[in-house]
Amino acid sequence: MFHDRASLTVIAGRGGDGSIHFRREKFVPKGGPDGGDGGGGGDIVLIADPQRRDLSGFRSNQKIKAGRGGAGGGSLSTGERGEDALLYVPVGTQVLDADDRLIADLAHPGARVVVAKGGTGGRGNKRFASPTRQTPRYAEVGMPGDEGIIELRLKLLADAAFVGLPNAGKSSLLTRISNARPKVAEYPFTTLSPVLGTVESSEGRQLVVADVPGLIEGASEGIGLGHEFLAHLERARVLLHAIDSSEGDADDRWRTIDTELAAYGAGLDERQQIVVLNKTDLSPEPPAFGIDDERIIRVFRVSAATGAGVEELRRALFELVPQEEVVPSVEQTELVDYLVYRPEAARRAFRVFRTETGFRVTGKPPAAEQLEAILKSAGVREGDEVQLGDETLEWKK
Ligand SMILES: Nc1nc2c(ncn2[C@@H]2O[C@H](COP(=O)(O)OP(=O)(O)OP(=O)(O)O)[C@@H](O)[C@H]2O)c(=O)[nH]1
Ligand SMILES: [Mg+2]
Repeated sequence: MFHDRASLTVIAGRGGDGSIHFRREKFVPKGGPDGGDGGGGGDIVLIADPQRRDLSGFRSNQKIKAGRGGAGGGSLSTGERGEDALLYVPVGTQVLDADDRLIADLAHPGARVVVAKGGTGGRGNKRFASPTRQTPRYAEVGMPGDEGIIELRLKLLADAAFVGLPNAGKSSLLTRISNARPKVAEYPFTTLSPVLGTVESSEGRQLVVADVPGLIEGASEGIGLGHEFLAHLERARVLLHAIDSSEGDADDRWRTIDTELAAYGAGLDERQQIVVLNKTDLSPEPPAFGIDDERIIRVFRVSAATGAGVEELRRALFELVPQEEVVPSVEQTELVDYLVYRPEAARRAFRVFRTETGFRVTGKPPAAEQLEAILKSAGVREGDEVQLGDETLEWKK
C-alpha cells in the first residue's frame, strides 16, 4: 500500500524548571543565589528525506513527543535542552493544521520545518537577585511545549506524469524510457500506486516521470482507483496523455480523460499535454488523432511493445518539459521551505514562578485552561498556594 496521508499528534517537549539554589561555601553561613536556568524543551521537526517513498512509516494517529528540557541546578548549571523529535518524510510532503490550512511544503530534499516548538526553560533564582533582593526564594517554571494535530499529505514531485485510461500502456512506456520497473499486465488497474522513474538525457539532465493508476469515467467523483491519485498529478509540469490507439476512437478516449481532469480541478485541465498514441504495432495504419487543443504541445505515435517511436518521445521530453527553476543551495532551500505561514506566537505577557509555598503568576495571566496546563506540568499539588496578582488561591484538584 502506498500511504500518501498521515495524521499525527505532536507534543513538543516541556522546558525545564529554573533552579532555586544557594551557594554553599565554607565559613559563609548563607551564600548568594546560584540556581541555573532550565533547558528548553525539544521541538518536533519534519525533514524532507529523498530516501522515503511514502508516509507508511507513520501509524495512524500516532503520538509523537519531543524530549523534556532538563531542570537547572546549583552553581549556575543550566539544564540540558530536550531532544528534538526528527521525523523524516518524503520530499513533496505538505503539512496542514487541524483547520486544514497549509503550514509548510517540504518540496526540496533536506527542507525542514518545526511543526511544534518546545517550551522555554524557566530562569533560575540567580537571575532574580538584586541589591534589594539578595535571596530570591523562587525561580521560573518551564513552559509546556506546543501541542496539536497535524495532517501530512504527500503530493509527488514529478516533472511530467502519465495520465490515461487503464491498459493504455503507461507503465510499459515508463519502463521503456526510465529506470523504473512498474508492473505491466494485460488487465486494467494493474498499477495500484504511483511510481516514479528517472529519465536521463545523453547530456546527463534528469527528469522525474510519474506513473499513476489509470483513470476511468467518473474518476473525479471517486469511481475507480484513479481519483485518489489525481493529487499526485498536480505538481507535474506536463502531462503525458497515453492512449491505446488500437482500441476505438482515440479522440473519444482523450475527451473522457480530459473531462475527468477538468472535474478534478486544481489546474489539471490547464496543464500542457504531450499526447502519446501507443500500441501502433497493433494497427496497420498510423492511428488518427483529430483533437485540436492549444494545451497539446505534441503528438507522438509509438509502440511500447516494439520500441518504435519511443526514443523520439524520450528525447523530446527534455525539449518539451520546461527546466525547473535553478535550485538554490542547500542552506537556502532549507529556509525557502520553512513555514509557509504561521502566526508568530505572541510574546508571553506573564511569568510563572515556583515559590516556597506554591506558585506565583505575574503579568497578565493566561486563560484559565492554559494556566492549569502550565501549573499541572510544573507539578502543582493539592494545597499549593497560587498567587495571581494580589489574589492568593489554594489549588484544589
Ligand atoms: N501490443 C502492444 N501491447 C502493449 C503496448 N504497450 C503496452 N502493451 C500491453 O498492454 C497491457 C497494459 O499495459 P500497461 O503498461 O500495464 O498499461 P497501464 O496503462 O499501465 O495500465 P494500468 O496500470 O492498469 O492503468 C499490457 O499487457 C502490455 O504488455 C504496445 O505498444 N503494443
Ligand atoms: Mg500501469
